[in-house]
Amino acid sequence: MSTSLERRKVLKDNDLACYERMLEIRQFEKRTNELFAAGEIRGTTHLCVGEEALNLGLATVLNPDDVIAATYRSHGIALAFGISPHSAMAEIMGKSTGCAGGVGGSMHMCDSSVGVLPTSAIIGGGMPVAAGAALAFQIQKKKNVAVAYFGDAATNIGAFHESMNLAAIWKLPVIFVINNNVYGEYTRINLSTPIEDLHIRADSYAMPSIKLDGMDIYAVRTGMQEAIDRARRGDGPTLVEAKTYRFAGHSRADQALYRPEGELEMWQKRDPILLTEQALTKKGILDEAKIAQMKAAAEATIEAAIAQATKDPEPTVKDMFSNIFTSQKVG
Ligand SMILES: Cc1ncc(C[n+]2csc(CCOP(=O)(O)OP(=O)(O)O)c2C)c(N)n1
Ligand SMILES: [Mg+2]
Repeated sequence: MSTSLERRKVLKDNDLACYERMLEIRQFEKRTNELFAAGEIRGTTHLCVGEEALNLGLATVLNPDDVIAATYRSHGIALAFGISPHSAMAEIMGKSTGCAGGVGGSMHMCDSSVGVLPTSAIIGGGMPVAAGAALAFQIQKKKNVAVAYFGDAATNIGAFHESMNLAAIWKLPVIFVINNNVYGEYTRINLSTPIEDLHIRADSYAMPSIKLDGMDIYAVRTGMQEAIDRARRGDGPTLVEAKTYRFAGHSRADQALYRPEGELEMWQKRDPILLTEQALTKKGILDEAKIAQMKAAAEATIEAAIAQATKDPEPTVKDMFSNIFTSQKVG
């Protein structure tokens, strides 16, 4: 079985492997949703369907020793960055073989071997964490970069502005990536935020910004590379806005009935998997038979992961108290 690091490295300069990973993410999310609906998984979950190109774009331009602080909508980030479908599914199912030992669940994917910092369910919670990681890289004179990955609604949170301000003034090697998927919970962006182009908020912090098409893996890579180069040169942070669309509802209980008619269908024409298929077909790397074969293989991979995770043991009560640290004497 491959390690997370091997699963990450296989993506480098390998568009077919990236396409394969996107299929895995899509199928993983489909089955996760079904397992929740069937009551086979407890709690809730937030699907990233439609955001696969952004996930893979980030995973392929960052190095495994760079870090990312992501959100509760990060199954795709986890898989793209190298966490195996089995490890991610076991985590969601609360099994001890999960990437966080089964005590984190859907919203807390992490794996330090590939730079996935513990993901946070607190909106904006990852931004100061990423800025802090970038400060550590700066102090240690390392060339690594940190990414804060968050949603459009998170740009209205205080932590966004505080992190952006500090990162700008200290020229931290951090990249703030907004996954602008048009919705924050059940609210369309125009009802919560007075601007649609969120990257212009960088102007207030004299920070460069980039707006890119988050449905297109090549556009993600180009924009991110520019930001990464700037950070590694010591020229400070960038605010990147990736335009995507949340194909599913906010969480598993949400049918997204508040969406304007035709909006989903319009975005589905630019489904990141479809765009990648078209690009790779044009390059002669894919054809219909190969696409069908790869989709079947992705289904089999995810089924095997579910079967294994289902059989795996749950953590013990004692496991709940491991990995807890304190720097002070308590009491
Ligand atoms: C500090 C804080 N406030 C409110 C919430 C409740 N909440 C959960 S998801 C969400 C919307 C986030 O939307 P966005 O940042 O666009 O991310 P997306 O879900 O679209 O990926 C809110 C307000 C929270 N988890 N944390
Ligand atoms: Mg959003």
